[in-house]
Amino acid sequence: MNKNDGEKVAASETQNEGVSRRSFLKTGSVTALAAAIGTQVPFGSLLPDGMDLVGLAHAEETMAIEGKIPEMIVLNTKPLNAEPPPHFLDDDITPFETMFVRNNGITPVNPDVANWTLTIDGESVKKPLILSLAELKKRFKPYTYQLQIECGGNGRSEFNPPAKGNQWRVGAVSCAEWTGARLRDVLEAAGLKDDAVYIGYYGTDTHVSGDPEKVVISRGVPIAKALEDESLIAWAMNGAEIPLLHGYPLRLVTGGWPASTSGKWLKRIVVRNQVHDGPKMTGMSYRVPAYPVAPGAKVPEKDMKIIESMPVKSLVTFPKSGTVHPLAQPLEIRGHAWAGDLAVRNMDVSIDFGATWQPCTLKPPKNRLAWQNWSATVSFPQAGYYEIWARATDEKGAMQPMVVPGWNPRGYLNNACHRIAVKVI
Ligand SMILES: Nc1nc2c(c(=O)[nH]1)N[C@H]1C(S)=C(S)[C@@H](COP(=O)(O)O)O[C@H]1N2
Ligand SMILES: [Mo]
Repeated sequence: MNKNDGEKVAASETQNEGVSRRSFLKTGSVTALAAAIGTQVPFGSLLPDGMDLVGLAHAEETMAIEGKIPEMIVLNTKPLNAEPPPHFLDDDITPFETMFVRNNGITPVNPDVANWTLTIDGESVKKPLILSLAELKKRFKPYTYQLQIECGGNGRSEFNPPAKGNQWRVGAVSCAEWTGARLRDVLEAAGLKDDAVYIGYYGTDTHVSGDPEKVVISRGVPIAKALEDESLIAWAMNGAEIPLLHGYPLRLVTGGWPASTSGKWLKRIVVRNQVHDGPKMTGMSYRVPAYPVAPGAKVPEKDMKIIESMPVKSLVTFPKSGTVHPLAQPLEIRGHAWAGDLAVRNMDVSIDFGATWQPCTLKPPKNRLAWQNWSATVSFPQAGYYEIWARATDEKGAMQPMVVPGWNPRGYLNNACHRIAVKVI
């Protein structure tokens, strides 16, 4: 889909403090910013060449989505794609109200829960299984995990040249608490043949074309990921029924991997003797080049590899970007950090455009594949415009880059440091 395709909604380019983010991106100049906001940029000389400032104001297209915060940034309405601004992701456990929505098709209407069945079949299943919701809940032990799921395209809007697809900022990530059966227990009940290598999911959402036969998306994970303790067939989110937008009544949740592997409105799981080849598993979808490519390069499909565990990343969820803060007081900042299948080892922040870094307090995750909370206190040497840059390091030493990493045709895996602006007075 083209960047400009899809129905655009209420474009309210509101401008705060007389300066929009876009105008900074154009000028990108420290002096222009200083003049526009009437303040100095104390560490301005340290801003790396070619890098734009974040700026103090943010103009976004918002739209009311029933039950969600009014500030949801809507990237597309058909299919619905929306994300919260990062300061709304401050909760330890992401509630429905602020959870991003990423639909590839049309949300099912009134799922027939009374007659809902989950089928486990495919060429590498010994004995195909059909379970009602009641049977699933009765037969299998429930487990609850807090699981971070991030859209593979989160951060896409920063790629240059632009990549096709929803122009996600930083908010296409969530970490809710999911309850359900272990996928492993259900797969074992059906029996896996020795040649099983992959699973694939099917849901009940319908294609935007209106063609009832057309499968919207059917992705999956290798058997090893499917058999992990935390891979769930979930029937509850945050202690209640899963909200319709997020997969009611049943959803696969595979934390740490592109959220596209966490199938919503789950009806069927196939066990495959080959890498699953459903819609959006093949071609360029959810794949990146197997080697670094120049921005804008054409990459042959055969050189694209499937994204598995997501890279290390973090968010500043407090304060809100654009905050005005008194010089006399230290500023408390906090957020979350995550690293796909791995844990986050360190979290650091910088107030001088990355010249120096200060370590943060980093908490352990609630369980494997949950995000980790971090906090820090920063003091400013004088009044002016600052940016807080936040950088996580995973347990293997991989660190978030300060600039947008490896351009790729579909704009996946941008894990550049999150940056917020603070005006100190
Ligand atoms: N059936 C179905 N499952 C799906 C999708 C979809 O379009 N249909 N989108 C996937 C993608 S790309 C993402 S990022 C996540 C988004 O989950 P959320 O909308 O609950 O935040 O769901 C995944 N599961
Ligand atoms: Mo996604």
